[in-house]
Amino acid sequence: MKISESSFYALVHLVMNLVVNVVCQDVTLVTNIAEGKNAYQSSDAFSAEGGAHFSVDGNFNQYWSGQSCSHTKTEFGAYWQVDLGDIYVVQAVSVYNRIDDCCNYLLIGIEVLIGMTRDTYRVVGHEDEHIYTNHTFPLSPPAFARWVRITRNPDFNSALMLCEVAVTGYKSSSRSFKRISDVTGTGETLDTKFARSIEHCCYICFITQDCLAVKMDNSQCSLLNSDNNQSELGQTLYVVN
Ligand SMILES: [Ca+2]
Repeated sequence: MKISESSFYALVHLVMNLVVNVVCQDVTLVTNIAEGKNAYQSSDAFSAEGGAHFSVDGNFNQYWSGQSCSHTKTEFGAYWQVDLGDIYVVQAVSVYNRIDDCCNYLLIGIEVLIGMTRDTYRVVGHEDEHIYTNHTFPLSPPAFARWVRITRNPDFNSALMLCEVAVTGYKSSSRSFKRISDVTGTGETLDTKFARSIEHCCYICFITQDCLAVKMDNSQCSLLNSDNNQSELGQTLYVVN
C-alpha cells in the first residue's frame, strides 16, 4: 500500500507524541524524590494509621479510610518533615490534603521549609489561603536541600494531617550550574572560600545552606544567596540550574 507524504508525517507526529507522553510520564514518576524516604512528625496520633511515612508512601488517596495519611496529635508547633537521604536540587513541593468531610479545614497557613540538615531550615513557600485539596509550592530558582519540612504559620492548636507530600527535583552535582557570561552576581555574599577551580567553587555552593550562585575571582569563591545579576563585561556567574 502506498502512503501519501502527508499521511506519513501525520503518522510520525502521532508516534512522536506517544513517545513524548511515555517519556514525560516516566519523568513525572521518577522525579518525586520524597517517595519512600524517611519521614518524621512532631507527634503521632493513631500511630498505626497516621504515621509520618504515610505522606511519602506514593499513595495519593485523600480519604482517611484509604489508610495513607499522616496525622499528628492536636498541638501547637505541629510539623512534618522528610529526609530526602541526600542533597537534591528541589524544584517544587506539593501537599495533598484530606478531602473527607471530617478535617480538610486544617491545612491553613501552610509553610514549606527546606534545609541541609534536620535542624537548619529556611522558608521557601507559604500559602495564606486554605488548601482544600492540594497545592504546589514552586521554588524559583530551585535550591539545594536534603530536608523538607511542613508546618503552619500562624501556628494554632490542632493536628497536622497530610495525605501525600511530593517533592519534585533531581540529584545534583557540581554540573547542575548554569554559566551566564558577562554578568556579575548582585546577591548577598554568604561566605568567601578558597577554591581550586570553578567546579570546586560550585561544589562548595552545593553543600552550603542557602547558596544559589557563585562567582570566582582568582581563587576566591564567593557564595551568593540569590541568582540576581547585572551586566558586567568579562564577568561570569554560575547559578543553580
Ligand atoms: Ca499517602
